[in-house]
Amino acid sequence: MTLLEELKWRGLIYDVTDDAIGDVLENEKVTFYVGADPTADSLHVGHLISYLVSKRLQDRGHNPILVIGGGTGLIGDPSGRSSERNLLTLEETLENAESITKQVLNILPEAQVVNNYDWIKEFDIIRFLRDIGKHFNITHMIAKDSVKSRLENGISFTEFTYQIIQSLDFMHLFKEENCTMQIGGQDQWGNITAGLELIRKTEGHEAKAYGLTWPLLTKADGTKFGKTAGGAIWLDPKRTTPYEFYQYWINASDDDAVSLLKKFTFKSVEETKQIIEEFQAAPHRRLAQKTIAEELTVLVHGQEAYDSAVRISNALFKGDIKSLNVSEISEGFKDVPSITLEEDTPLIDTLIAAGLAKSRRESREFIKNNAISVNGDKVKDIEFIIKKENAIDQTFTVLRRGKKRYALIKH
Ligand code: 545
Repeated sequence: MTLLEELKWRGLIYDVTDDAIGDVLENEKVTFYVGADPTADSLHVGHLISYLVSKRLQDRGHNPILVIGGGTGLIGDPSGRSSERNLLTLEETLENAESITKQVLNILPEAQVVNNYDWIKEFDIIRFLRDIGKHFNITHMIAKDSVKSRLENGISFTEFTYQIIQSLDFMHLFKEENCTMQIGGQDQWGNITAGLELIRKTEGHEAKAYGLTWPLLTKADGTKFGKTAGGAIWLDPKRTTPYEFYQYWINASDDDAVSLLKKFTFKSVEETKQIIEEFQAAPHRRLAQKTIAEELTVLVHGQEAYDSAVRISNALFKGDIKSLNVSEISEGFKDVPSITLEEDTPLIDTLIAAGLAKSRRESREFIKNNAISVNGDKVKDIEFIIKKENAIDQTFTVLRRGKKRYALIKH
């Protein structure tokens, strides 16, 4: 299988600008680039594809340049958006650029990372309009999806100009780094082809450059990829803990699992086919989801964070709370109702305070019926007292009612 065939098999090709790309990727060592605008201080899982596709090309000997759009981020890409963006300040943009640079280097430690603010900020307006602007035909610019879809409701000159700035990047990297290919999501097609045209016009027809896009990620049930009720799944562990990140993939639906496995993991085609076969024979074992969750959690957060996420999951499932340390407890119980106790308190009252029982009578019923456990141990004693000295590391007590209802007590 050639690299392009493999990318197609994985569902990672939406379009290519040239039929020669298959051969070029087979026979040449290509310097390529992908860009991301620092519109936030963290990437989320939707942006991972850029770096996973880059890694696939890198693993086959090609050379990635990761562009962080400190300059373009100040302008705002209209692609795929139905309304004008709010401008970020220079300070915000460059701060975001710094944290995103760290994230992409964590995924692709060997890649060259550049910030396009470094060359865009040098442009003066006369040179821009004379040397660059002359190559852009307004009729073509208006015909791009990103602009066409916005004409009726209005688009600022600023966002309208975005495709020229991204084209400038491609031309710059073509000239300075011999970068001959730009890759991106399907929404980037217009910007990528605008760049190719600028390269042809400024460098001549012999100049060979290429573009490749992948399809936007969708889910079988039509809901948005990379989002849960709680919001986006971020790569920043302070926003989305490694445990939540791991859970997101573990909880992928069976209908999405095969497509995600092909796109998001680095098992060989052969191995992937085998996993798919085993998964389809016994979907309830969730082999596909587990494979994705393991690879991605290790890639983004490291082996230790992955081990810890698995430990938390198992402990929550089995109620085996004592196997967790304090930081694992706060991670695993982040979204569970919690209260703080200032002094030793009878279990009966604590259950009410924590929302696990409505009255002392109900508390007693639950305890008598064997439904209550404290730090993983069943409690049958109605007089039981919750004490700081018995808490895990003197910090947390975990209450459980039945199989699923948890509450966290902080001391
Ligand atoms: C800038 C300068 C270039 C080349 C590309 C760019 C960025 C590009 C763009 N890309 C998107 C993006 O999202 C915000 C990231 C959050 C921190 O806007 N003009 O930056 C997305 N991109 C990944 C995929 C995409 C695209 O990062 O290409 O299609 C999403 O899947 O929307 O010279």
